[in-house]
Amino acid sequence: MAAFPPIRFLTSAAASNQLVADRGREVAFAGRSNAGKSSALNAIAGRHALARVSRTPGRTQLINFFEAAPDTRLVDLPGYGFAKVPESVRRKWLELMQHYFNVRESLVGLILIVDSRRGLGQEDAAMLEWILARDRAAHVLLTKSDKLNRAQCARVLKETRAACADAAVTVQLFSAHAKQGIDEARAVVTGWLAEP
Ligand SMILES: Nc1nc2c(ncn2[C@@H]2O[C@H](COP(=O)(O)OP(=O)(O)OP(=O)(O)O)[C@@H](O)[C@H]2O)c(=O)[nH]1
Ligand SMILES: [Mg+2]
Repeated sequence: MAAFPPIRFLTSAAASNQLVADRGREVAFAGRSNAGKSSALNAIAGRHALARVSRTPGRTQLINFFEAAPDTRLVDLPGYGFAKVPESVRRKWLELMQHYFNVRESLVGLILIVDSRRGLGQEDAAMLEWILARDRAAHVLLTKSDKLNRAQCARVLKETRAACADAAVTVQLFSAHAKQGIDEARAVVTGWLAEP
């Protein structure tokens, strides 16, 4: 499998008027906090430093933009599912996400990061609904698969595929630590970013 093109941090957006220019093609990464989003992004991009750049200070919820080739981007959406987040922060997250999913023309697909031990949650399902409402594709990574045995892996894969019974949603097992499924995930991202 070919390496991912070199990638660089572009900018962070804390509000809907700070998104980078909406041209070209971009793939968004979303997931519950601690699901393994940074690890997955780094593994797919073949980089170690992205996570550090994108670490969100305190409770600021940021959309982080990375550029791969000119006018092709990876977008790290703010995590969700924190237990102790003030309602105002939650509302801001919702507004920002709804805006992003509503307006973004360059958005071609969503990589949804789900901890394989937790399975698909309510907020994950909402992200899928938003991307499907735009007729875009989604690909679910069931992360940390190294924590499960073979039977558990097969079960969560089957259950998640059943829960995502839409032709535009694909699902795979993934482990950044055990390096499982990285080529498969990278091929999906690369395919989406390529011109149609
Ligand atoms: N066993 C195992 N642990 C993993 C894997 N990927 C990530 N983790 C662990 O899960 C924790 C969270 O990983 P991150 O990649 O930082 O997850 P995140 O979703 O970006 O988390 P936040 O940005 O903090 O919300 C860390 O302790 C990682 O070491 C994996 O493939 N296997
Ligand atoms: Mg992270």
